[in-house]
Amino acid sequence: MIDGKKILFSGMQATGNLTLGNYLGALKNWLTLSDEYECFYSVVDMHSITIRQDPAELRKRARNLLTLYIAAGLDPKKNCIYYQSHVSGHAELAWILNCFTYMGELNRMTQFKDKAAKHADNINAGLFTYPVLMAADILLYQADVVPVGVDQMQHLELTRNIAERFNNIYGEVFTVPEAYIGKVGAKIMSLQDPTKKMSKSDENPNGSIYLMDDPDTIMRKCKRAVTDSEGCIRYSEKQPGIKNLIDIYSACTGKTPDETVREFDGKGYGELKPAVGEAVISLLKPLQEEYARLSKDKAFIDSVIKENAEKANYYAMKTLRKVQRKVGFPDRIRS
Ligand code: ATP
Ligand code: LTN
Repeated sequence: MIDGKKILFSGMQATGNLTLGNYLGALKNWLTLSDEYECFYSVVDMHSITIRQDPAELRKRARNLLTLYIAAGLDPKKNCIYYQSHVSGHAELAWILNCFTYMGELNRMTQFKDKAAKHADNINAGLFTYPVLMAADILLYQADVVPVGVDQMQHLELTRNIAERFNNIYGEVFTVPEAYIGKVGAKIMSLQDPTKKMSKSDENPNGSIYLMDDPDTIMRKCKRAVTDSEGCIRYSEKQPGIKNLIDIYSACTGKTPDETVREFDGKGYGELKPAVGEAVISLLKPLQEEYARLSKDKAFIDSVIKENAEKANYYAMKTLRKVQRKVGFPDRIRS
């Protein structure tokens, strides 16, 4: 608890351009939760280097992502928006937790298997222990709740197991966090292959809507979305393309999938697709405008970076010192 509020932690990697999937699956939920919780939203740049990055590009993307958090509506005075690499406690706690995590557990992580297959020339130890750094991110702030898309559920379970294991040995050190998965938009699929999740690292740019796509591009991508030959609008696993469009439309307009199906009752794909396009365009317009404005305000963004890193560091150190003492590291000598 901080000031009587429960604690929320979440983060995104500064790799690739954010997609509508990232927005609907994660960012949008962050906004609805941000009043109720004391929130930490990190740009997890340390996770990004598990895949080889161009340094200048990573720096630029990290700043763009941080700016985007604010443009999406997260107030940096109320929410702690910061770079993971500015708080050394993440790496320090990750090391300790590495010693409480089993190889067998990490071997089961499906994201590792996927990423290792994709980057077969660089299967580094960081990619393997990535979920431990993620556990450290969360446990460092004693987070009660972690809003993520369903693809991160396995990492959350591992985090809980590590926390419980540590607590069983040393007493109640860590809060055991709960995942928060939104009702709609938890898994947005690729527009070109609705059996795959929409991903910022997809080679086919037509499969993903990027948050910075202009209206024409968004409309074109929606109109070209892969569907089926059934010809009717139903919310069914048998029609994954249509189901995905219903999900996107519902998430953008705040309707339930049932309401959307009723709205398009008797109508064809030729009506649904442009309606989805319009809904996405109106959702993203204010975000894009605010992003353009904020990007020019260097002094403001710099002040957010500095002040929030200090705040994050304060809470991180409280947990880290406690953990270091529990595992038996010698106390620091104060003069
Ligand atoms: P990559 O495709 O490069 O692996 P990613 O698009 O999965 O990356 P992350 O930074 O790993 O992006 O994820 C940020 C957040 O967005 C996570 O909470 C994740 O669960 C969520 N998310 C990512 N893709 C989707 C999607 N298609 N639908 C819903 N949520 C998603
Ligand atoms: N692994 C996540 C990003 C991430 C994260 C976190 C999410 C890193 N640390 C802590 C929530 C909490 C991903 O790939 N989407």
